[in-house]
Amino acid sequence: MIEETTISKAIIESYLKDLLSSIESDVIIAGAGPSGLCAGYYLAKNGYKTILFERALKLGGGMPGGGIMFNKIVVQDEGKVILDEFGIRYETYQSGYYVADSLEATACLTDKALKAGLKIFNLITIEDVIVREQCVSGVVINWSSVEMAKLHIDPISFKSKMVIDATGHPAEIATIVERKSSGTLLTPSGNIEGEKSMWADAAERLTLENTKEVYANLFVCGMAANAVFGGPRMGPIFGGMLLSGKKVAEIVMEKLRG
Ligand code: 48F
Repeated sequence: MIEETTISKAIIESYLKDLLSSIESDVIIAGAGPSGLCAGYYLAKNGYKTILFERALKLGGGMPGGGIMFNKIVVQDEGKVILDEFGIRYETYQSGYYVADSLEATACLTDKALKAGLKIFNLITIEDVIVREQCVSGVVINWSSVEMAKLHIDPISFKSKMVIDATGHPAEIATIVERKSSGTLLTPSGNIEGEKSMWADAAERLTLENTKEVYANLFVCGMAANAVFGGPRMGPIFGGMLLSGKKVAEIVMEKLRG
Protein backbone atom coordinates (compact mmCIF):
# COMPACT_ATOMS: atom_id res chain seq x y z
CA MET A 1 0.00 0.00 0.00
CA ILE A 2 1.26 3.49 -0.84
CA GLU A 3 0.40 6.28 1.59
CA GLU A 4 0.48 9.65 -0.19
CA THR A 5 1.04 11.62 3.00
CA THR A 6 4.13 9.53 3.82
CA ILE A 7 5.59 10.53 0.44
CA SER A 8 4.81 14.17 1.19
CA LYS A 9 6.36 13.97 4.67
CA ALA A 10 9.50 12.25 3.32
CA ILE A 11 10.03 14.97 0.73
CA ILE A 12 9.34 17.89 3.05
CA GLU A 13 11.44 16.58 5.95
CA SER A 14 14.39 15.57 3.79
CA TYR A 15 14.40 18.87 1.84
CA LEU A 16 14.14 21.00 4.98
CA LYS A 17 16.97 19.04 6.61
CA ASP A 18 19.20 19.80 3.59
CA LEU A 19 18.13 23.46 3.48
CA LEU A 20 18.72 23.99 7.21
CA SER A 21 22.15 22.38 7.11
CA SER A 22 23.09 24.72 4.23
CA ILE A 23 22.35 27.97 6.07
CA GLU A 24 26.06 28.40 6.85
CA SER A 25 28.82 27.10 4.58
CA ASP A 26 32.34 27.68 3.31
CA VAL A 27 31.35 28.56 -0.25
CA ILE A 28 28.15 29.45 -2.09
CA ILE A 29 28.14 29.15 -5.88
CA ALA A 30 25.61 31.00 -8.05
CA GLY A 31 24.77 29.02 -11.19
CA ALA A 32 25.07 25.38 -12.31
CA GLY A 33 26.62 25.91 -15.73
CA PRO A 34 29.87 24.12 -16.61
CA SER A 35 32.08 26.52 -14.62
CA GLY A 36 29.89 26.44 -11.49
CA LEU A 37 29.52 22.65 -11.49
CA CYS A 38 33.24 22.20 -12.04
CA ALA A 39 34.10 24.64 -9.22
CA GLY A 40 31.66 22.88 -6.91
CA TYR A 41 33.18 19.49 -7.67
CA TYR A 42 36.73 20.54 -6.80
CA LEU A 43 35.67 22.40 -3.64
CA ALA A 44 33.50 19.57 -2.34
CA LYS A 45 36.10 16.95 -3.25
CA ASN A 46 38.60 18.84 -1.10
CA GLY A 47 36.29 18.81 1.90
CA TYR A 48 34.84 22.34 1.74
CA LYS A 49 31.15 22.69 2.56
CA THR A 50 29.83 24.05 -0.74
CA ILE A 51 26.27 24.99 -1.71
CA LEU A 52 25.13 25.79 -5.25
CA PHE A 53 21.91 27.65 -6.08
CA GLU A 54 20.57 27.36 -9.63
CA ARG A 55 17.68 29.43 -10.96
CA ALA A 56 16.55 26.91 -13.57
CA LEU A 57 14.80 23.55 -13.26
CA LYS A 58 17.58 21.75 -15.13
CA LEU A 59 21.32 21.91 -14.58
CA GLY A 60 24.10 22.64 -17.07
CA GLY A 61 23.39 26.24 -18.06
CA GLY A 62 24.46 26.73 -21.69
CA MET A 63 26.17 23.35 -21.97
CA PRO A 64 23.36 20.91 -22.93
CA GLY A 65 22.31 23.16 -25.84
CA GLY A 66 25.72 22.74 -27.53
CA GLY A 67 26.15 24.98 -30.59
CA ILE A 68 22.82 26.11 -32.15
CA MET A 69 21.09 23.15 -30.43
CA PHE A 70 23.50 20.59 -31.99
CA ASN A 71 24.24 18.86 -28.68
CA LYS A 72 28.01 18.71 -29.02
CA ILE A 73 30.78 20.67 -27.34
CA VAL A 74 34.41 21.19 -28.36
CA VAL A 75 37.51 21.42 -26.16
CA GLN A 76 41.24 21.55 -26.83
CA ASP A 77 44.13 19.75 -25.11
CA GLU A 78 43.94 21.56 -21.75
CA GLY A 79 40.16 21.05 -21.53
CA LYS A 80 40.52 17.37 -22.44
CA VAL A 81 42.24 16.81 -19.08
CA ILE A 82 39.03 17.89 -17.33
CA LEU A 83 36.90 15.67 -19.58
CA ASP A 84 39.11 12.75 -18.47
CA GLU A 85 38.74 13.71 -14.79
CA PHE A 86 34.93 13.58 -15.14
CA GLY A 87 34.86 10.45 -17.33
CA ILE A 88 33.36 12.36 -20.30
CA ARG A 89 34.05 10.54 -23.58
CA TYR A 90 35.16 12.40 -26.72
CA GLU A 91 36.35 11.98 -30.30
CA THR A 92 39.40 13.68 -31.76
CA TYR A 93 38.55 16.12 -34.55
CA GLN A 94 41.39 17.13 -36.86
CA SER A 95 44.43 17.99 -34.76
CA GLY A 96 43.97 19.35 -31.24
CA TYR A 97 40.15 19.54 -31.16
CA TYR A 98 38.00 17.11 -29.19
CA VAL A 99 34.21 16.75 -29.55
CA ALA A 100 32.01 15.46 -26.73
CA ASP A 101 28.27 14.92 -26.30
CA SER A 102 27.00 17.95 -24.38
CA LEU A 103 24.36 15.88 -22.57
CA GLU A 104 26.93 13.35 -21.39
CA ALA A 105 29.19 16.22 -20.32
CA THR A 106 26.37 17.82 -18.31
CA ALA A 107 25.37 14.50 -16.73
CA CYS A 108 28.95 13.56 -15.79
CA LEU A 109 29.72 16.99 -14.30
CA THR A 110 26.51 16.87 -12.28
CA ASP A 111 26.97 13.28 -11.14
CA LYS A 112 30.57 13.70 -10.00
CA ALA A 113 29.90 17.06 -8.32
CA LEU A 114 26.94 15.68 -6.35
CA LYS A 115 28.80 12.53 -5.36
CA ALA A 116 31.82 14.60 -4.25
CA GLY A 117 29.44 16.28 -1.78
CA LEU A 118 28.32 19.46 -3.56
CA LYS A 119 24.81 20.39 -2.37
CA ILE A 120 22.71 21.73 -5.23
CA PHE A 121 19.37 23.50 -4.92
CA ASN A 122 17.64 24.13 -8.25
CA LEU A 123 14.68 26.48 -8.85
CA ILE A 124 16.24 29.08 -6.53
CA THR A 125 17.49 32.51 -7.62
CA ILE A 126 20.14 34.52 -5.81
CA GLU A 127 18.72 38.03 -5.80
CA ASP A 128 21.14 39.86 -3.50
CA VAL A 129 24.29 39.46 -1.40
CA ILE A 130 25.01 40.02 2.28
CA VAL A 131 27.86 42.53 2.78
CA ARG A 132 29.64 43.11 6.11
CA GLU A 133 32.52 45.59 6.44
CA GLN A 134 32.99 45.74 2.65
CA CYS A 135 33.18 41.92 2.39
CA VAL A 136 30.60 39.66 0.76
CA SER A 137 29.51 37.19 3.44
CA GLY A 138 26.52 35.38 1.96
CA VAL A 139 23.57 35.54 -0.40
CA VAL A 140 19.87 36.33 -0.38
CA ILE A 141 17.59 33.87 -2.17
CA ASN A 142 14.04 33.40 -3.31
CA TRP A 143 12.16 30.79 -5.33
CA SER A 144 12.65 31.36 -9.07
CA SER A 145 8.89 31.06 -9.50
CA VAL A 146 8.43 34.05 -7.17
CA GLU A 147 10.87 36.03 -9.33
CA MET A 148 9.15 34.93 -12.55
CA ALA A 149 5.68 35.77 -11.26
CA LYS A 150 6.99 39.12 -9.95
CA LEU A 151 5.38 38.44 -6.58
CA HIS A 152 6.23 40.79 -3.72
CA ILE A 153 7.56 38.18 -1.28
CA ASP A 154 10.57 38.73 0.95
CA PRO A 155 13.61 36.46 0.52
CA ILE A 156 15.76 34.54 3.05
CA SER A 157 19.53 34.61 3.64
CA PHE A 158 22.40 32.10 3.63
CA LYS A 159 25.88 32.88 4.97
CA SER A 160 29.19 31.66 3.56
CA LYS A 161 32.85 32.59 3.83
CA MET A 162 33.15 33.02 0.04
CA VAL A 163 30.75 33.43 -2.88
CA ILE A 164 31.40 32.48 -6.52
CA ASP A 165 29.54 34.18 -9.37
CA ALA A 166 29.16 31.47 -12.05
CA THR A 167 26.03 33.00 -13.59
CA GLY A 168 27.42 33.18 -17.14
CA HIS A 169 27.03 36.11 -19.54
CA PRO A 170 24.92 38.37 -17.24
CA ALA A 171 27.39 38.08 -14.29
CA GLU A 172 24.38 38.62 -12.05
CA ILE A 173 26.06 38.62 -8.65
CA ALA A 174 28.85 41.03 -9.58
CA THR A 175 26.20 43.19 -11.25
CA ILE A 176 24.22 43.32 -7.99
CA VAL A 177 27.33 44.47 -6.10
CA GLU A 178 28.06 47.07 -8.78
CA ARG A 179 24.48 48.37 -8.66
CA LYS A 180 24.49 48.74 -4.88
CA SER A 181 28.09 49.86 -4.47
CA SER A 182 29.15 51.49 -7.75
CA GLY A 183 32.87 51.94 -8.43
CA THR A 184 34.06 49.41 -5.84
CA LEU A 185 34.71 46.32 -7.99
CA LEU A 186 38.33 45.14 -8.40
CA THR A 187 38.23 45.88 -12.15
CA PRO A 188 40.15 48.65 -13.96
CA SER A 189 37.08 50.93 -13.97
CA GLY A 190 35.70 49.80 -10.61
CA ASN A 191 32.58 48.63 -12.45
CA ILE A 192 31.63 45.80 -14.86
CA GLU A 193 33.81 46.17 -17.98
CA GLY A 194 31.31 44.33 -20.21
CA GLU A 195 31.60 41.30 -22.48
CA LYS A 196 33.24 41.83 -25.89
CA SER A 197 32.33 40.27 -29.26
CA MET A 198 33.22 36.73 -30.33
CA TRP A 199 36.93 35.82 -30.40
CA ALA A 200 37.25 32.18 -29.35
CA ASP A 201 41.04 32.03 -29.18
CA ALA A 202 41.48 35.10 -26.95
CA ALA A 203 38.38 34.28 -24.91
CA GLU A 204 39.57 30.81 -23.94
CA ARG A 205 42.80 32.31 -22.58
CA LEU A 206 41.23 35.39 -21.01
CA THR A 207 38.54 33.40 -19.21
CA LEU A 208 41.29 31.90 -17.10
CA GLU A 209 43.12 35.20 -16.57
CA ASN A 210 39.84 36.87 -15.57
CA THR A 211 38.93 34.17 -13.07
CA LYS A 212 39.63 35.99 -9.82
CA GLU A 213 38.29 37.97 -6.87
CA VAL A 214 36.13 40.88 -8.01
CA TYR A 215 35.12 42.21 -4.57
CA ALA A 216 36.27 41.04 -1.15
CA ASN A 217 35.21 37.35 -0.87
CA LEU A 218 33.33 37.42 -4.22
CA PHE A 219 34.95 35.55 -7.11
CA VAL A 220 33.96 35.27 -10.78
CA CYS A 221 34.43 32.30 -13.11
CA GLY A 222 33.29 31.15 -16.56
CA MET A 223 31.60 33.69 -18.83
CA ALA A 224 30.89 35.88 -15.80
CA ALA A 225 34.66 36.41 -15.50
CA ASN A 226 34.90 37.66 -19.09
CA ALA A 227 31.79 39.80 -18.72
CA VAL A 228 33.15 41.46 -15.57
CA PHE A 229 36.73 41.99 -16.76
CA GLY A 230 35.93 42.82 -20.42
CA GLY A 231 36.90 39.59 -22.20
CA PRO A 232 35.29 38.37 -25.43
CA ARG A 233 32.76 35.55 -25.85
CA MET A 234 33.78 32.23 -27.38
CA GLY A 235 30.74 30.19 -28.45
CA PRO A 236 30.53 26.42 -27.95
CA ILE A 237 34.15 25.74 -27.01
CA PHE A 238 34.06 24.76 -23.35
CA GLY A 239 37.64 24.08 -22.17
CA GLY A 240 37.95 27.61 -20.76
CA MET A 241 34.70 27.22 -18.78
CA LEU A 242 35.80 23.95 -17.18
CA LEU A 243 39.34 25.14 -16.45
CA SER A 244 37.96 28.38 -15.02
CA GLY A 245 35.77 26.36 -12.62
CA LYS A 246 38.84 24.43 -11.49
CA LYS A 247 40.90 27.61 -11.13
CA VAL A 248 38.29 29.46 -9.08
CA ALA A 249 38.08 26.48 -6.73
CA GLU A 250 41.86 26.60 -6.28
CA ILE A 251 42.00 30.32 -5.52
CA VAL A 252 39.02 30.15 -3.17
CA MET A 253 40.62 27.22 -1.29
CA GLU A 254 43.88 29.16 -1.04
CA LYS A 255 42.04 32.12 0.51
CA LEU A 256 40.07 29.84 2.86
CA ARG A 257 43.32 28.27 4.06
CA GLY A 258 44.50 31.81 4.83
O1 48F B 1 25.57 30.36 -18.68
P1 48F B 1 26.18 29.23 -17.97
O2 48F B 1 26.34 27.95 -18.71
O3 48F B 1 27.58 29.76 -17.36
P2 48F B 1 29.11 29.33 -17.54
O4 48F B 1 29.46 28.26 -16.60
O5 48F B 1 29.20 28.74 -19.02
C1 48F B 1 28.97 29.52 -20.15
C2 48F B 1 28.66 28.61 -21.30
O6 48F B 1 27.52 27.82 -21.04
C3 48F B 1 28.45 29.32 -22.63
C4 48F B 1 29.65 29.96 -23.21
C5 48F B 1 30.98 29.31 -23.18
O7 48F B 1 31.19 28.38 -24.09
O8 48F B 1 29.58 31.05 -23.70
O9 48F B 1 27.43 30.30 -22.48
O10 48F B 1 29.88 30.60 -17.49
O11 48F B 1 25.37 28.91 -16.65
C6 48F B 1 25.00 29.92 -15.75
C7 48F B 1 23.90 29.38 -14.85
O12 48F B 1 23.64 30.31 -13.84
C8 48F B 1 22.23 30.35 -13.59
C9 48F B 1 21.61 30.16 -14.97
O13 48F B 1 20.28 29.68 -14.86
C10 48F B 1 22.57 29.14 -15.59
O14 48F B 1 22.15 27.81 -15.37
N1 48F B 1 21.94 31.64 -12.96
C11 48F B 1 22.05 32.87 -13.54
N2 48F B 1 21.76 33.83 -12.65
C12 48F B 1 21.44 33.21 -11.49
C13 48F B 1 21.56 31.81 -11.69
C14 48F B 1 21.03 33.66 -10.19
N3 48F B 1 20.90 34.95 -9.91
N4 48F B 1 20.77 32.73 -9.23
C15 48F B 1 20.90 31.41 -9.50
N5 48F B 1 21.29 30.93 -10.71
